[in-house]
Amino acid sequence: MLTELSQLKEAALQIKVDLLTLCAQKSIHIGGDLSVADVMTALWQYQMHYDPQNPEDESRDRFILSKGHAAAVTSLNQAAIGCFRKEDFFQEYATNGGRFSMHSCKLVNPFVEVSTGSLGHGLSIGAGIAAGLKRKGNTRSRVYVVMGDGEQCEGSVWEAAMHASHYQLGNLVAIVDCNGLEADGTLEELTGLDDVGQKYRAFGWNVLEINGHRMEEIKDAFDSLPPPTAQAPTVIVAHTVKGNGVSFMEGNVNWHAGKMSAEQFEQAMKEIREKAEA
Ligand SMILES: Cc1ncc(C[n+]2csc(CCOP(=O)(O)OP(=O)(O)O)c2C)c(N)n1
Repeated sequence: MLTELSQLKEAALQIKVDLLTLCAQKSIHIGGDLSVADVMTALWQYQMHYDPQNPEDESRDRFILSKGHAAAVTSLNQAAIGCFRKEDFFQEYATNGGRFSMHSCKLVNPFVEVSTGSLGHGLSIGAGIAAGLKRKGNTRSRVYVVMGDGEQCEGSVWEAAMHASHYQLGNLVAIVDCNGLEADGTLEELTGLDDVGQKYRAFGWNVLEINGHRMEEIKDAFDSLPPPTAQAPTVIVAHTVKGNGVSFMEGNVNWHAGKMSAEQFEQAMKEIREKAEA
């Protein structure tokens, strides 16, 4: 586990470098991987209680990647904490019989709690798991669910939000990666989500709003989570930039997913390192 801010910032940079390296070889969901990379680094490498040697441990925190297309950033963080070798991830990504792909699959990868890819299901599943943990008397574990802001237009998200509040699932923590873009346009033009924090607040949730690229704020948000025995579920609304750190990807819907050319890779690597130093 990394505890220092400087270590976390360095780890986040390494994750971004690895994402870009993969994106020069294969098509990945680079836009939404980069927007959530800082939050995911802090979640996996600082916050979550998770033993890579024992992914079935009852006392573990549970993680559900509801925006299932951000599988690469998840797997790279899992590799960083020792779930499997990073070399194996690179070698097996999007190959026949490989454990890693554009979406996470539990059938082939034991470090995946729930297979995802079809948006809008993670919060309901997470609420169910959180309720089960409470019933079993588990007062230690939390359930973390990472969603996209575009994903919020799935009605099932709000059924789960209402349910989690009613059943006082304080052990449930949702994180919404608010990058303002979906796969083919802005949220403003497609769904009009508006103030997502206000909506969760209206559903009885504890709401934390952060800049999802400032490691200080991300760490503070995790540090200030109420205990799993609290009554209200918590949502961390992370304001982010899709394609963060790479000028030709930032806010560009064409980079929801894709593969870079050699020239693009060179530029992206230079920019991501410069941004980390700034
Ligand atoms: C139920 C469902 N509908 C459509 C899709 C296709 N799809 C994949 S990613 C995506 C955009 C999601 O936007 P957002 O949740 O904001 O993700 P991000 O921008 O963070 O990548 C869509 C529509 C899907 N995977 N599942």
